[in-house]
Amino acid sequence: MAIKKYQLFIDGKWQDPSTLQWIDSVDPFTNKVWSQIPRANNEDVNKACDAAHRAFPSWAKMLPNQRGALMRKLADKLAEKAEHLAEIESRDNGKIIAEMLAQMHYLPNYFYYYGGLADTISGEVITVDKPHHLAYTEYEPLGVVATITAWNSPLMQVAFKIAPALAAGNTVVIKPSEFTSSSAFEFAKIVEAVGFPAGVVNVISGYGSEMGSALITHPKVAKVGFTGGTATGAAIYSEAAKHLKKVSLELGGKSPNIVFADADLDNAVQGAVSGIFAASGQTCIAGSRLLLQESIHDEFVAKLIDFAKQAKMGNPMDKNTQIGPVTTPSQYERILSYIKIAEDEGAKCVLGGKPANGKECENSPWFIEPTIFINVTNNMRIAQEEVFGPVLSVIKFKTVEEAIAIANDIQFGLAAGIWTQDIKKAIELPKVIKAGTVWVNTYRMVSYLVPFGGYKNSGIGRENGINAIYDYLQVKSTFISTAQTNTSPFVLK
Ligand code: TXE
Repeated sequence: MAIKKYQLFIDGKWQDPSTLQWIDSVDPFTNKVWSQIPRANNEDVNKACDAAHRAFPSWAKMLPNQRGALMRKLADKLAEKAEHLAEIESRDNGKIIAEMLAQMHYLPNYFYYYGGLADTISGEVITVDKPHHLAYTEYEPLGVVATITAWNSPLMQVAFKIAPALAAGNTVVIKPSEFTSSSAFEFAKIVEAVGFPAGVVNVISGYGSEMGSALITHPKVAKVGFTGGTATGAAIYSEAAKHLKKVSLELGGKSPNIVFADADLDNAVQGAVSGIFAASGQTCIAGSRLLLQESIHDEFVAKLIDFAKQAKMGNPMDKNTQIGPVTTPSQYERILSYIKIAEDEGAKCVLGGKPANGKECENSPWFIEPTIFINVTNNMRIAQEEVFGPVLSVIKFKTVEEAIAIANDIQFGLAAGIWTQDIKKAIELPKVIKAGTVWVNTYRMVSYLVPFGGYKNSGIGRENGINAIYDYLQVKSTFISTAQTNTSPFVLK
C-alpha cells in the first residue's frame, strides 16, 4: 500500500509545511511507516492562527442556527465515514478496530449535540437594583481556540474540544499528537467537503516540543484546550499563565476500581478487565489500582487471571482482537520500566510481566502481556504513578473506610469504579470519592451528555455536557440607563 502523505490544512487550503519536512507515522502492528505528516514550525503556527483570527468575526456573527446546521451536516458526513476513520485510527495508534469503530460511530453525536445547542445559549435580563436601568447579559465567543491532543483516542479528544468551541462561535487550530495526526487531516477533508468557511477549522501537525510553545503563546489565541500527560499539561498551564490565556486540561489518572465482597464478582471481573486491559491500558481513565476486599481477594484474582489469559492479542485490524500493541516505542519502554519498578518494590507478578511474543504478535515489537501485580501497597510507585499500559496493581483492604482512604490517597482524581450490590454503598461512596467521574457497577463509560474531567492533578475544567459550551464563551454585561444623571460623577454608581 502506498504511503499517505498529508499536507497542513490552513485557511481552507492544503499546503506544505514551511520546513518542507515530514514525520513518519508508524503502524504499531506492522512496525512500518504507513503515512507521513507535515512537520510544522512557528511560521505555520502563525499562518494557522492568523487564518483562524481572520475567519473569527464572520463565524461568530453567523446566526447560531446556521452554525448549528453546518455542524449537523458535518456530523452526517462523519457518520458516513465512520469506518474509514476507524481504520485510520487503528492503523495510526494500534488500538483495536472494534473500539475505534465504536468511537467513530459515536463521534457524530458531538457535532449533532453541540450543533443543536448553538442557538439555545442566551443571556438573561437582570432585575437590577438601580432604578431606571436595564441590565442584561449576553454570551460571546472567545476567539481563536488552540486544541492540543494526545495519541490514545485522537479524534474523540478533538471532538470533545472543537464541537463546543465551534458551536459557541470560536474558530479553531487543531494540533494533534505527532504519533497520530492522520485522522485529524482526514477530518479536515470532511470539514472542507461540507463547506465550512475557510479558516474556521485549521489543522497543523508537528512536534509539541518544537512548535507547541508558539501556539500556546500566540497573541491571537484566546484559549488552549489540552489532553495529554500531567507533566506536559503543567508546562502548558504555566506557559499559558504568562500570557493570561484561558486553559482547560484533561490529564492523567490512577483510578481506583474498588470491589466489595458483596459485589457480583463475575461482573466486577469484566469491569476490572475493561479498566486496565482494554486499549492496552493506554487510557486516562484506566482502573489501574484494583482495590479488593480481603475476603474475596484470592478468588477474585484467580477469576481475573483466567479471564485475562483468554484475551486475544494480535492484529488490531482483526475484529476479534481484544488487545493490540502499545502505540509508541517510548510508551513500550516506559511500561517495561514500571514493571521492573514494581518487581523491585516487592510486588508479586501473577500474570504477564513481559513483552508478548506469541505468533500473532510477531510483526510488532511493541506487545506487552496483560500484567497483574498483587501484594501492592498504596505507597509504592506502581500504585501512585500513571503507567499508561496493561499493568494492574492489586491492593487489599478490609473495611469501607480503608477503601475510601486508599482510593483518595493519590495525586490524581479522574475516575473511580465501585462494585457492590449494597444500595447504601452505591449511593454514599460516590459522594466521598475525590474523582470527576464515579462508576458504580460499570466502568469506562463516557457520554457526550455527561461532564467529564478531573479533580486534583487530573485536570482543570470539564468536557462534555451542556456546561462545556460555557468554557468557550464569555459573559458580556450591559447596563442601559433611562435615568436623569443627578448623582455625583465621582462616586461609584
Ligand atoms: O504525551 P504529551 P506523550 C501520559 C502517558 C504518557 C505520557 C507522555 O503517561 O506516557 O503522558 O505521553 C503536545 N507544548 N498520557 O509524550 O507529551 C504533543 O505534541 C505544547 C496521558 O505522548 O502529553 C501532543 O500533541 N504541546 C494522556 C500532546 O501535547 C506539547 C494521553 C500530548 O503529548 C508540548 C497521552 C509542549 N511543550 C499521554 N509537549 C491522557 N491523560 O489521556 C508536547 N506537546
